[in-house]
Amino acid sequence: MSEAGGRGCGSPVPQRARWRLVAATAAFCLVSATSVWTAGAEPMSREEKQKLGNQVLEMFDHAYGNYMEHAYPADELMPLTCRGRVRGQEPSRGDVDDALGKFSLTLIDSLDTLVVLNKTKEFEDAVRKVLRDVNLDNDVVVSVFETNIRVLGGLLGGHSLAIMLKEKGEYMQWYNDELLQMAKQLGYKLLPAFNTTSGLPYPRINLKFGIRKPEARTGTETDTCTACAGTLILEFAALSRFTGATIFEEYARKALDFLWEKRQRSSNLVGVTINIHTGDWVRKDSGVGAGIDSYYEYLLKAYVLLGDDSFLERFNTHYDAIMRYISQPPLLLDVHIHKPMLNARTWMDALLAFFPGLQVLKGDIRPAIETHEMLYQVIKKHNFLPEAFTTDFRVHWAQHPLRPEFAESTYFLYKATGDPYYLEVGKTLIENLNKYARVPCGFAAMKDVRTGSHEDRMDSFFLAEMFKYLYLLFADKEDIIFDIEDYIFTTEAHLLPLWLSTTNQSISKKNTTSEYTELDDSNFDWTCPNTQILFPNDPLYAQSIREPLKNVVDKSCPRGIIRVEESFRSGAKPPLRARDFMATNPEHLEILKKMGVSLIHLKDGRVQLVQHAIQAASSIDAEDGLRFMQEMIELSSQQQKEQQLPPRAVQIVSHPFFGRVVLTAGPAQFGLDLSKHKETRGFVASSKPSNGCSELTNPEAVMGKIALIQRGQCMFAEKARNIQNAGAIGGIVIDDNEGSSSDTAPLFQMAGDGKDTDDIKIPMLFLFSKEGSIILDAIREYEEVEVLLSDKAKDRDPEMENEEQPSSENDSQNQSGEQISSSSQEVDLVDQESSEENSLNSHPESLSLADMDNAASISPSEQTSNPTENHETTNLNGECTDLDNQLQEQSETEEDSNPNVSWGKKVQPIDSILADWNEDIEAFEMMEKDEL
Ligand code: DMJ
Repeated sequence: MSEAGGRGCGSPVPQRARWRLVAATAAFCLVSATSVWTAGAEPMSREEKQKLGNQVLEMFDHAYGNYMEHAYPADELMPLTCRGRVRGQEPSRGDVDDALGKFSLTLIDSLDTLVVLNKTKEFEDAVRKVLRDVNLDNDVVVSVFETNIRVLGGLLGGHSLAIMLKEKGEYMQWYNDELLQMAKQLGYKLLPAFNTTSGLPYPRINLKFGIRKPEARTGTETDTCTACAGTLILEFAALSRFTGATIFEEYARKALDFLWEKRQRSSNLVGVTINIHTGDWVRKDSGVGAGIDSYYEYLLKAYVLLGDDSFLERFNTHYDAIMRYISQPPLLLDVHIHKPMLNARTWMDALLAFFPGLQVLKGDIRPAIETHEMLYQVIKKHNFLPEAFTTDFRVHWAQHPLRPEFAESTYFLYKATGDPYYLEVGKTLIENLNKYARVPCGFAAMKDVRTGSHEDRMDSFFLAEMFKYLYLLFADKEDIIFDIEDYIFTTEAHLLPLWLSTTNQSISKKNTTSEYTELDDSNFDWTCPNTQILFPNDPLYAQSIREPLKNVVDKSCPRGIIRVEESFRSGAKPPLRARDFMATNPEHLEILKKMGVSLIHLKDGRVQLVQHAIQAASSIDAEDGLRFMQEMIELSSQQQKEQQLPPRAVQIVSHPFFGRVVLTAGPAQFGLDLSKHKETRGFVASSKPSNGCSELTNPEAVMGKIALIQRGQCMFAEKARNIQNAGAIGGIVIDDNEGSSSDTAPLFQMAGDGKDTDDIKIPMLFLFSKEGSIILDAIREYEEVEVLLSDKAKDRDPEMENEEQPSSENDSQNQSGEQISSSSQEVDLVDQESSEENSLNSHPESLSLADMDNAASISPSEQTSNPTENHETTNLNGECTDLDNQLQEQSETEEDSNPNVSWGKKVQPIDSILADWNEDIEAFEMMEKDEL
């Protein structure tokens, strides 16, 4: 049994008494994974764990070293251009930039990670740098939430470990609470934000001028997110208890009290956004991800750190509501606070990946295992967790800023179960980071997980959290120089000592609005996880929960999930779901009528749905009708998205790029479909005329190559035909609007010319001007530039780097071996002026809101079809098959059997990758600078 268990959790006392003990000593209740299962996933040897731990250390050095070398004292590293991100000197990214206060954010956020990773010497240096260089009095408007969790939390975590080291007697002997003094200075700077009648803080503050002064440039906001107002108590209470200045804990408690008072009383849920003056909910949707996440986390952790029962009571009340309405295992879906049976979305965001970790702390392991398993399958499909994904696991928002939440949950699940499966999960995370996110100057956020393209961004939380959790996952107790179980992790993974619970306690009850009531025993059920209690003699417990979910993503069957969930909730016949609706089914029409929904046949053949709640048979039917209409609207927008083609990738594969430069490209509605076929690879050549609008005058130059054509003057399809006639094996159209970039403009697909485009056989992709100029510059510099056109960036194959470059002259076949036949078909120019593109967002609406009275219309083609039919079919056994997956499997099989496609099949040691990279790092950096 671990020490924490020995302190209370593992002792054979009734649960309530056990919690009392925990509350009194505030011992962190997680147990260590000291035992390793002997069944299920193969146990991992100590050597393998050490190897992976060392790999994490090497990766941290790569990220931190590059930040210190190329970015410090800037807030963050820009890993593609290898420089610091200084606010005001880069184009604004909106709210994301509010984390940057010109206070060397990444250094402060990394402080306690250095100690966890056993880099004590570096920690000592880093603390000296913070004390010497960091200024907290800058004229910058920052986010109160981000500054609290990253900077105040970073300083307090640094202070906590500095005093621990000092006490040990070797390092930090000179330290005299200087980090704490800085934390206090920062705490006072944040306090003016709380000057509202509600006690909820303003979302932003000027570090130098506060809120009110005219120079502050802030203070006019009326709303804040629930997490923004509810994620202060750990840092503020720690600051109060470390310093004796009670005001911080008081302010944070007051904000929490106000949120609690404002919870929706019948559902016990909170909304995403609240008015800081009136306390009205501005956004009434409710989930456990973005906007709310750490509010729940801090209620439970405040109980653990401060031992105050009222926080546990609040957490448990919310948790019951979450499990009742939001949790639809393995999914966690947002609902409306007033109508919690009504889903507010059909997609989930990546931030909710922290929730299984919190459920471990709560002691509710089963749903934690289920959700984590679902998330892992999404990761296996896309290499990373996309910022948002749908209930049938398609990408909703494709970026991934190297978020740590999933690693966090993996660590906590391993601690709770000891199941080596979670070590394998961690190993995959490490591999994916090195394979897809690592660049010569650090780790770059993914701009699009589908294409593998990067963003010039490495957020500070990557160092604060990701490496900490990954290192701890593989570390044994003796690998860490202090006892991690004496600390609690803040939401940014900063460490606060549990002994704070017994220090300066007098402030804890001052000025709070909620009344203390004696809690009944149910509040203490399962809140102290203990593997001995949770899984008595059952080493296969976690595996047995995962097993039924093994293929939940690959064989996604969302309707099945909803049916189970529905019947689970009511035991009655489930209401009609929009996705099941068929306008020709008399039974469905009857149900519509009961729900107050009428069908109107429009003159143009479309059908409109209108709901009048008053015409419903009962209030429950009216509610079902409302939900049905909302689902219809969601389905409509989903359908529109489904009709859109996902972005494609242009990857430069020749020396010195070797696949590292991946450009996000727009697809074409004609020509070779790269998602169904193997990629096309070839050298590039500029066409003459450059716009490709007439027969090419340089066919010998483009023959067997990928032709570069400038946008404009004629239809995309015409350009494609002209270069195909000249013998090109593919085409890249480059935007003629100078400065355009996929970073700032929405991608679109190139439309045909309104005629049959079956004659166009070659693949065509579109690049905005910035991305296109990278290729043009590369030609100027290296003459021979080879690219790969595909639906997704391919892994770099080291052998390609040594391979002799094939002669471009002879390469008249595309990668799939298909001979491209030239076509001599002539095509008329069609309406040059009438925009040659078809914006991804401009599909004709097949279902749209018709009036303010909850109306929607569906086109005739959809009247008899299931809207999800394009993506799934149900066989007679009720099993679901996902056509997308079938296609993917098919293309994977093709890749397997294709000797030309060898990328991604080999594992290369990191050292050798680094050595290779160093060779051409200069050229690469130069090109990457141009990209941005
Ligand atoms: C971190 O800054 C914190 O974990 C925060 O609570 C939300 N998520 C980011 C990282 O994704």
